[in-house]
Amino acid sequence: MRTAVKTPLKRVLAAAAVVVTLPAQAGLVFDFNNGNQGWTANDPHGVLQAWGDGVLRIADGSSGDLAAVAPTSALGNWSAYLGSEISFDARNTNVPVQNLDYWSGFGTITLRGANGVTLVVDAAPGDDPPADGAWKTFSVSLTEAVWGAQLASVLADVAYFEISGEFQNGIVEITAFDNIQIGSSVPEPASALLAALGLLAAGATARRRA
Ligand SMILES: [Ca+2]
Ligand SMILES: [Ca+2]
Ligand SMILES: [Ca+2]
Repeated sequence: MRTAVKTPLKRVLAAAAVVVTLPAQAGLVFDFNNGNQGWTANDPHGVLQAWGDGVLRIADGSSGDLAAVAPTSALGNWSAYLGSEISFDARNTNVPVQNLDYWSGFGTITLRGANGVTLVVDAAPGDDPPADGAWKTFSVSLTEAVWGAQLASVLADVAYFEISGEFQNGIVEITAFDNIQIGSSVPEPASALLAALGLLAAGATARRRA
C-alpha cells in the first residue's frame, strides 16, 4: 500500500512542475471583473456605462457607430499573435428592444498599424448580438487569409484596436462586452493543475478497480 500512496503523490508533484513551467501563452485577456481595464468608448458615438457588473458596457451616444476601444497599453507588437485569434463575448443588455432594426456593423474589428495601414474584418456577419439578450462568443482568426497580406506588418506594431458594438439603427442600444482576448488560449495554471489532479484521481480509481 505504501507504493500505492507514494506513486500518485510523485505524479502530482511532477504535474505541478509541468504547470509551473508552462510558457506564458495566454495572450491578452480582459475580463473587466475589476473595472474597464483601460478600455474606453469612442465618445461621442459610444458612451461608457459604469454598472460595476464585471463587463464593459457601452451605450449608443450618437448616430455614429459605438465601439469599444482598447487601451494603448495593450497595443504594440502583436507579432506573436499572428495565426491565433481575437475573441470576445457580447450581449444586447437592453432587451427587449422593440422592433429591432439590425445594423450589420456590430462585431466589426478595426486594427490600425503604426505604419498607417488600417484593416477591418466583421467578426459577426449575422444579426448579432441575439435579441434575447443572451451572451454570445465571437471570434476571428488572425490570419492573412482573413485579414489580407498586410496583417503581419500591422501586427508588428498595432496603434489602434476597436470592436464595434453598433447593432441597431437609432440611438437606443446598450452593448456589453466581456472576455475580450487576443492570442492563444491555454488553461489557467489553477485549471490545468485541477485537470491534472482529476486525471490522476481517475487513474488511481481505475487501478484500484483493476
Ligand atoms: Ca467579466
Ligand atoms: Ca456585423
Ligand atoms: Ca444605434
